Amino acid sequence: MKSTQLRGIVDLINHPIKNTDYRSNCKEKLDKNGVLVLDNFLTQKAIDRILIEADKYKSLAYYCTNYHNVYLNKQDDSLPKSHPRSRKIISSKGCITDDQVPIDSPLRVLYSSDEFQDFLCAVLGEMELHNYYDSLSSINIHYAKQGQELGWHFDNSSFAITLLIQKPTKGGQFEYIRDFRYDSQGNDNYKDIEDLLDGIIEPNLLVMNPGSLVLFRGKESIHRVTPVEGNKVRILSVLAYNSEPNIALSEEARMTFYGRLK
Ligand SMILES: O=C(O)CCC(=O)C(=O)O
Ligand SMILES: [Fe+2]
Repeated sequence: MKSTQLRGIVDLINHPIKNTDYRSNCKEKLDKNGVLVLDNFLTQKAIDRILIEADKYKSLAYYCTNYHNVYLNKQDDSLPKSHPRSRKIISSKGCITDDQVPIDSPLRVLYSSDEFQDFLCAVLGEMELHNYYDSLSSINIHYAKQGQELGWHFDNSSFAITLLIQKPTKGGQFEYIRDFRYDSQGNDNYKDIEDLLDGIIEPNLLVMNPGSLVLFRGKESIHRVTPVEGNKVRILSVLAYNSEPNIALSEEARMTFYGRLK
């Protein structure tokens, strides 16, 4: 894909994603902090267009509420109620899937762009990136309305790529603590996780704005999105890739998050 196609979608002046120095600078930041936020990555024109699309297709969104523990497993009720494996955490959101994102959406142009994928590979240290084999999981748009939140969790995937499209007036903030899954001995960090869930430990706030590209390593860094307050919906696009071709999201996950398999 030609870089001219990204012009108008990505601010290539401030984010010269082809540039070797720019790439290594981004990689350094991600390696050091476990997160990389590139503000104003999308142009205002692209944000406006994605917002129009997100608004047009919002009635198609599948809304779900899930109960899980921080490991995204079912709670283990045999353990004490305060234990991180038995603590019930709530997450709720609406989602539209890849097949519902218009064919000419700036999101799809970006997602499919060789230049963007090369940049991601360089920053993430991946050899190659592939779209999901199923028709739903590659590009998603998430909607979080008033009161909706993503509870504390560790991701199953080693990296996540998101673009914030609309920021709510209040709430819907991304909070995290880096390297929180294991203690210094490599054991599950149950005590600190319990303290975090009890509000004894303060998390960090990750500020993102419409147009921000966020690369996040969430497998070992606990994170959440606080409940949205007010009528302005939080809209976020998730760009999901695999390191290998022909991988589909599990049927169980598709049923949970999309309510269908295809
Ligand atoms: O909504 C976000 O900013 C993060 C989403 C997230 O953590 C996830 O989908 O696992
Ligand atoms: Fe996550």
